[in-house]
Amino acid sequence: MSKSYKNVLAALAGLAALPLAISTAYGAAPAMTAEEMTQGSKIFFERCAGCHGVLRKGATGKPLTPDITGPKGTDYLKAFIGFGSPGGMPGFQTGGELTEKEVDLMARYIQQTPVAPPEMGLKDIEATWKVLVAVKDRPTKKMNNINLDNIFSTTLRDDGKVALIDGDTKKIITTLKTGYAVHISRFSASGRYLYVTGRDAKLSLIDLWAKVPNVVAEVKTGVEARSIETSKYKGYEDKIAISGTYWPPQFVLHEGDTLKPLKVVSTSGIASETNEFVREARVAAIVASHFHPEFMVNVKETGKVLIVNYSDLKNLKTTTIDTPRFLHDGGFESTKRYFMDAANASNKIAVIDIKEGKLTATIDVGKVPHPGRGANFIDPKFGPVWATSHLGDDTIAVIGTDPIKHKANAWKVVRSIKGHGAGSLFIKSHPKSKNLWVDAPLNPDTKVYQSVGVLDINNLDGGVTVLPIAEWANLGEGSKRVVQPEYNKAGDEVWFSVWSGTKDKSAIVIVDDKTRKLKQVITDPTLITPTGHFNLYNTQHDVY
Ligand code: DHE
Repeated sequence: MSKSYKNVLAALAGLAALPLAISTAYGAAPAMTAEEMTQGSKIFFERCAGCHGVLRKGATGKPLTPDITGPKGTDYLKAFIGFGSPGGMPGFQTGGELTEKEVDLMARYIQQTPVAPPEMGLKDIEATWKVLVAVKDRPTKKMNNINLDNIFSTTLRDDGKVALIDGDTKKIITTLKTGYAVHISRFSASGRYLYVTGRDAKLSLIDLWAKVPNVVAEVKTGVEARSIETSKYKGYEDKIAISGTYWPPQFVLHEGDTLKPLKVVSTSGIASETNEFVREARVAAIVASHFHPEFMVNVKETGKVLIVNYSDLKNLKTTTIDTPRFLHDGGFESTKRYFMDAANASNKIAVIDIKEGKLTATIDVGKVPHPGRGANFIDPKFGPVWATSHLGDDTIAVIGTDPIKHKANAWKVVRSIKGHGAGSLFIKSHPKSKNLWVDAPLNPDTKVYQSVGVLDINNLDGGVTVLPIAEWANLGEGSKRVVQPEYNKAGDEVWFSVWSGTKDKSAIVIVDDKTRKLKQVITDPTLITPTGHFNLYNTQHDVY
C-alpha cells in the first residue's frame, strides 16, 4: 500500500481519535477494534463511499448514518451487504468482492459515527504538485509513429494504471502508473495530452508526443475524485484543466500543460429542491463547452449545474442552474449545444442549453438513468435523438434532440425500448454506425452481465440481439463483467472490456460493427481489471 494511500485512509477514518466502540445517540454501536476500524475505513473508501458518500448521507446509494443503520442491527445489515438488493445494491459477498468476515465487519462499521476527512485548500494541493518533465524539456513535435487519433486509454482499475492501446495494431503501447482505483481519462483539445484521475484524487498528465508516452506531471487534489476535463473552446486548447472531487466537495482549475493548481472553488451549498445546506455536495461529471470558454460542473447532491467561465480566473463568472437531484453523468447531443444530464435519483434527464446558459427541459425517463455520455443517432421516425440506458430497469429512453426541424419531438421520450437488462451503465453508437450497443455489467444474472445487447437503429422495434462477449474472450474463471462499448475512430469497431478480479484473466474484446462478429481478443498479463476505455479522437471531439 502506498504511503499517500495509507494517509488517505487514516485521514478518512480519523482513526487515532476513535474509541473502540462508539456510543451514538441511538444506542451503543457494536464493538470494533482500532484494527477493524482501519480495515472498515479502507473497504468503505474502496467499495461504498462512491454511492453512499464519506459522511454516509446517501446519493446513488441510501443514507447510512447511525440513526438509520443502528436500529436495523448487524444481522440485517450483513444480509444486505452480502447479498445485495433488487434496488441496485450489489451483493458484495455473492459477487466475491468481500468475504463473510469482511461483510460482518462492514455491518458493524456502518453503525459507527462517520468522521469527516480533512479539507484541502490551494496550498495543500500545491504541496502535492510535481512536474516530472518541465514544459521546456518536452518534445516540440510528435516523437513517435503512433496514430494517436486512434489510440485507446484503458482504465486498469484495481492496478492503478492505464494501458495505452494502439487502435490500429491492437498492441499495448505502454502501461502507466496513475492514481488508486483509476477512474476516467480525458484528452486535451489538441490531442497531445491525456489526463487521468484516480479515485484517490491523484491527477496524472501524460504527454502523448513523447517517444514512449509518459507521465509529465501529477497533483493530488483531494481525498476522493471521479472527474477531469480540459478546455475545448477555440483559443484555449490545452490551456486549462478542471478536476472535480467528491471529498473535499470542490473543483480545482489547473494550468493545462503542468497541472499547476490555480484556483479552488467549494461546491458545498444549498440544494435545489430542499433549499437545505449540503456539506458533502460532490462534483460528478464535468463537460467542456465548444461554444464558450466554459465548463459545466455537475454538483451531485445540491442538484446544481455550475457553468464556470475560465476566461478570467480572478473574476470567475459562474452561472448556477437548478436541476433535479442527484446529478451524475451525461453528454452532448449531436450538435454539442445541449448537455443531456442525468439526475439519476430523480429518474430525470435535465437538458442544459450551453449556448444560452439555461435549463431547457427536464424529462422523465426510466429508473436511475446512467448514460455515461449517452448515444446519438438518427431515429428513422423521430430524427436526431440521444439515448440513455438505466441502472434500475431494462429500458432505453430515446429522446428527441432537434428543436428546429423536429420540434414536436424535442426534449420528449419518443421511444422507450427494452434493452439488454437492468444494471446497465453505458450505451454507445457512432455517426457511421447503424447499431446501438448497451451493456448491463451490474445486472445480477451472470448471463446478462457477461454479454452485451445490440439494436438495429433502423428497426428499433425489432428487439435486442445478445452477444456473448465474455464467452468469446475464452478466459476461464472470473466474474467477466462486460463493460463500456467504445468505438474506434473510423466507427467500424466496438471495443468492450471483460472485467474480472485482480487475480483473474481479463480481456478487451473487439467486435466488427457491421457484421457484429468477433474481430479480435486482446489479452495480456498487464491487462488487470480493465473497465472504461477512451478512444482519443472520439473523446476529444465528443463523438458518441
Ligand atoms: Fe464511474 C464516469 C462516478 C463506479 C466506470 N463515474 C463517471 C462519472 C462519475 C462517476 C461522476 C462522470 C465523470 C465525467 O464525465 O467527468 N462511478 C462513479 C461513482 O460514484 C461510482 C458509482 C461508485 C464509485 O465508488 O466510484 C462509479 N464507474 C464506476 C465503476 O465501478 C466503473 C463501472 C468501473 C471503474 O472503472 O471504476 C465506472 N465511470 C466509469 C467510466 C466512466 C465513468 C468508464 C466514463 C464514461 C464515459 O463514457 O465518459
